Amino acid sequence: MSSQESVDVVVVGAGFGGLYLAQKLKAEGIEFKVFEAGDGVGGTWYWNRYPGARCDIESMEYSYSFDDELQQEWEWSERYAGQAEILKYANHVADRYNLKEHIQFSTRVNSAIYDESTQTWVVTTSDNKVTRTQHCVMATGCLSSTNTPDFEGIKDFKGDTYHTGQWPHEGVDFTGKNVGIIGTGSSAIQSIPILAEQASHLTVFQRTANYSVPAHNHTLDPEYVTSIKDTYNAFRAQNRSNGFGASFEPDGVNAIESAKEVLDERYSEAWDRGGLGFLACFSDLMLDDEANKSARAFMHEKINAVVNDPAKAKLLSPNQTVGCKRLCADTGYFETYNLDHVDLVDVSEHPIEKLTESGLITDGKEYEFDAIVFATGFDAMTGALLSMDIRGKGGLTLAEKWAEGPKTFLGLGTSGFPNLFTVSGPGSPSVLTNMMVSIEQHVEWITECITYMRDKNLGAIEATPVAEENWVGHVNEVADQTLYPGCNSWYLGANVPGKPRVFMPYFGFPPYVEKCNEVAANGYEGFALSNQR
Ligand code: NA7
Repeated sequence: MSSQESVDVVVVGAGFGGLYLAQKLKAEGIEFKVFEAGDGVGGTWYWNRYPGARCDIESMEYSYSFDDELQQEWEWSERYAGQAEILKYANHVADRYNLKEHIQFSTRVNSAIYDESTQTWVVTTSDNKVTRTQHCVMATGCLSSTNTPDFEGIKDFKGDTYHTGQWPHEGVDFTGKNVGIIGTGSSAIQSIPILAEQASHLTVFQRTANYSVPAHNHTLDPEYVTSIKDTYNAFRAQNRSNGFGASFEPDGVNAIESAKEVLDERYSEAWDRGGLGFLACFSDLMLDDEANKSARAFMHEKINAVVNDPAKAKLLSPNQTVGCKRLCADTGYFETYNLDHVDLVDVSEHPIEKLTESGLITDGKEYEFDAIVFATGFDAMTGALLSMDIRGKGGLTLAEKWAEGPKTFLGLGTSGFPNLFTVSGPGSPSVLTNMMVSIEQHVEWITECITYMRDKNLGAIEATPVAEENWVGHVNEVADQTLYPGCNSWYLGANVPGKPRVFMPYFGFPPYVEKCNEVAANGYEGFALSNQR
């Protein structure tokens, strides 16, 4: 080890969480350093450059609200911003607040080891340097650790392979290529229509069909933009008061109490409006299976109306609860299956057996490809954290602590790991909300906590085991009142073989914020605070 630097706070990740932390810490005059594995800012939007990558939350909402000048000056061009525009925005923010000078790019954090005697973390990075810090904030993202199934023969395939979450920066031209894509989650649903435009032949391998609502993406009308900007702060406050931290919110009408005409009218309206607001059609949609069944029936009708081949339409019609795997928003997804050169292969009964030199085998049949795209998702919420060697008090690793699933208090801290914070960690609303809203709330809470500790000369803050146990129980209790835990989703870790099956996000943004505020107002109740040694 050649040198050792000391700062008050190390931030891991320069996505939207890390960037806002940098802005806040800088404004507070706290000494900090950000480590980022990529060679640029943007996190999710830096890595996920696959064709068609687009946010499923509207751009006027999926942006920072902390500075009115920033939100007034930035111009979004589309209802749902594409990856390139969001990345441009992340760079704009980083440049506007001169944050890049605090970020060390192309540097991974390999380990973070807590030194109890000095109440500091010893952070070792991929450049073989050591940084000592009082606080370590993991802004490592919920969907940043890619999941590529361990297919037999994966190295034998002679063609090109790509993962949607690690897409080449220079882009890929599939023109004239025979392409296979594995997966039908959000990334696949967004990329398949574009891959089909380029490829001479596209074969989609589907394990579980997914629900998708048309995005009806369009160029933003300047009058609409002005109307939002005129009352932007009230608009943001409204989003924050809604369960998903976004502009859509159920209005108290239940599907189970509604006549068929009302169901049809509301679902049709939501379908025509497009996007994830579909989940707010009825208040009981994610709470009552009977209610959800009506949404399922509506979606099936829509798929049948679009997909010409009845066999394909049947395969594309999901069986599970609408919304319990994240709902997708698409542009021409189901329509793509009407193209003659697009095939759909069901691998639910006969998993992909192996990859070969020229393609892959399922159900005893070999499919040959020039390129295979893995749209196989992420080791969500815990993957990035557990990929680092994080050791807390007594040398306990985070992987050991979370062997049966993540345990946190408020998704902000975990007992045994003092002064370690997670931005939108497991146990917080995170992926069940507009991430920007959740990120801002977490960053503000964490920065206030660090400032409080500085002002009171405190050495360490640590979630108590009791508060943590109660919180984990509460997260599960709330989830069990909903339909979310009912299918094999990445919310549960069910997509990664061997991962403990635990529902990770907290359902309901406003009550969560209330709890966080109460904890802070009561002198960080549920956390143990220690004086400096
Ligand atoms: P997802 O939503 O996790 O989708 C991954 C897809 O890959 C899904 O259809 C999986 O099927 C499929 N998959 C994973 N492993 C396999 C194997 N071994 N064989 C066949 N198919 C497999 O990830 P995305 O990147 O699309 O989206 C993640 C989030 O990003 C999304 O929810 C938005 O929030 C943005 P499965 O459903 O597990 O049967």
